[in-house]
Amino acid sequence: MYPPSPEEFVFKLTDDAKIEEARKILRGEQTDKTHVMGRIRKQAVPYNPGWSYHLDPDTIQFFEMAIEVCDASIRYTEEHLDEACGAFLPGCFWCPWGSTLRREVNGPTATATTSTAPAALQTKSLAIGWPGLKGSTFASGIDAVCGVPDSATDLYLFKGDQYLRYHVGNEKITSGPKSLADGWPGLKGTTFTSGIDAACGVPDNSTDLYLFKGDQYLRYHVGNEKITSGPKSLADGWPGLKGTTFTSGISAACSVPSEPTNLYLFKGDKYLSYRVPDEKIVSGPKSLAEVWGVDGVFSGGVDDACRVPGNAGDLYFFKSDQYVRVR
Ligand SMILES: [Ca+2]
Repeated sequence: MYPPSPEEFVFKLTDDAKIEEARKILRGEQTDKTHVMGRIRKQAVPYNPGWSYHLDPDTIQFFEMAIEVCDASIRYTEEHLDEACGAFLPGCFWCPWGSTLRREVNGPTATATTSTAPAALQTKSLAIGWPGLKGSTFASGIDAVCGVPDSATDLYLFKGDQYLRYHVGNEKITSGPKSLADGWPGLKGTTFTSGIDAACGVPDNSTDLYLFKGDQYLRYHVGNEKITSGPKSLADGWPGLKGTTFTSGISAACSVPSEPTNLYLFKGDKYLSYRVPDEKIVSGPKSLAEVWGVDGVFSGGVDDACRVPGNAGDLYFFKSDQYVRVR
């Protein structure tokens, strides 16, 4: 960024290693090479609104020091675009010294943005990002997802009256698809066997899950295959939700990274953070798109969300046949 005019410039990364490097910079793990450079193309692109040029994704690099002749602010470059690639910015090479990575931007076109420029979240299809689901109906979308209690690698995915267990590192289904009625015998006699809306772990507990369906929820002990509480109405069991539309049902739920007592609950394009022991909303309802910068199919809401197995801070969002990883 070039104070006092902190302009934002969005660039696109297509190379996995570069995307990872950008994420390291955003996480503060890479502190030397943090500026963005590359060759400019004198052409506007939809992912970089407001500017009539963009960075060629294949030429983008992160740098610590560069020669002065390629340094220019975003706006100066815009205003002198006619002269660029000649005496000004020879070879179209642009290395804004003041650039800092701001955030990852999600988009159907993978992007990165910076305040002079940074990095984008990549929305991918389940069929590509979750190859183990190939050939199953789960690749076209899921209803709910949650971590398998006491597992650092596996997730439960739910769709209709079916579920499966997936090993994220190995990209393999480790069990199922099976019917909920068969695999979750404790649910027998409840409407939950026909499908659920959302699932998440119970805070500070390594065996139980919350399952949500319509305006009802229950708590299930996975090892014992028993309902430990419910089904009850959300209005009764989650008194902090009173007065919100969330009591009529939620679309997604997941635990909050770094806040072990809290859950994120999602409904439509809004979400909130709920502190379970206190039974109160600690933040929200807020717009999903505003906080996480998701767009496209995700801006209207998510089908479900879960923590990324083995990762302290990241979440997966699922929506129809797409997913995205956010922080
Ligand atoms: Ca859902």
